[in-house]
Amino acid sequence: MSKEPLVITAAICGAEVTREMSPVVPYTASELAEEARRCFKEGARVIHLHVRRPDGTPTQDGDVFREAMDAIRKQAPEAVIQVSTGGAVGMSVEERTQPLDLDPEFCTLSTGTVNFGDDVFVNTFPMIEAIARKARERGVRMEMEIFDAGFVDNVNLLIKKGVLAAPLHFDFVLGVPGGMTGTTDRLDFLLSTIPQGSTWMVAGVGRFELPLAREAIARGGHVRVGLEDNLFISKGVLAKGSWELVREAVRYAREAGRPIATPAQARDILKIG
Ligand code: KMH
Ligand code: ZN
Repeated sequence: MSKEPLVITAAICGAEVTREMSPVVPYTASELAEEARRCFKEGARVIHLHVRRPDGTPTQDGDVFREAMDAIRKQAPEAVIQVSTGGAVGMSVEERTQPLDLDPEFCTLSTGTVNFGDDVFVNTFPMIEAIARKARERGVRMEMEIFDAGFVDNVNLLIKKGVLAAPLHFDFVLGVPGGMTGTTDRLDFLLSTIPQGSTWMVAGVGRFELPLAREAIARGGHVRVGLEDNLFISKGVLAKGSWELVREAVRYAREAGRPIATPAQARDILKIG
């Protein structure tokens, strides 16, 4: 079993979950920063960031991102901030890529189109390429967001085309209704398809979050947990915050003998900077 230090990403807010679903979903810059501080303290090293208007509406507005990033840097100065370029369904590439203008260390790149509940999360090749080109131009390290098996094949096409360059970091986002489900046979299949030398992690959605985190840790991968993907710490029991889900992932790491990455180790593993 790999004893490589574990990088935990905390997805603290997302674009879909609301205060009506869980009262602890952070919206404002200070709420996001406080949640980031708690998650970092528990062991998260990457904060996957979406931002909201004060009423909870998702936005990719640069000023709203700047305010949140400044606040997070004060509360969790060593954390890697990973901005979302996925935003919310229906947003244009121009909207989605606004946070890249702020020169973040890290961003996401969804590499295909997928049914997303009753909606469709659209990522045509021209859209994927435009986001990837902007990230590369600005020197922002990307994480490949894989919602379905063909997304890895799309990455391989984009490597051939020169849009993406190995070594890449993959995030298998499994369990979205409309995408690939969150069972370990799906994870093992995906692992057999990514280029040699890649790093990888799992973001299980809903009830898949914690079981998949445990499986990923056992396989030597990295994990994402947090309210964006799952609101519950156990069946029917809301998590007190993303930090509680991070704490659970840390418990799995301890059981598996995996140390938690320091901030420097996390940047090294993810090839940031
Ligand atoms: N909100 C989803 C439609 C990302 O952050 O890059 C897309 C998403 C992916 O969350
Ligand atoms: Zn996201």
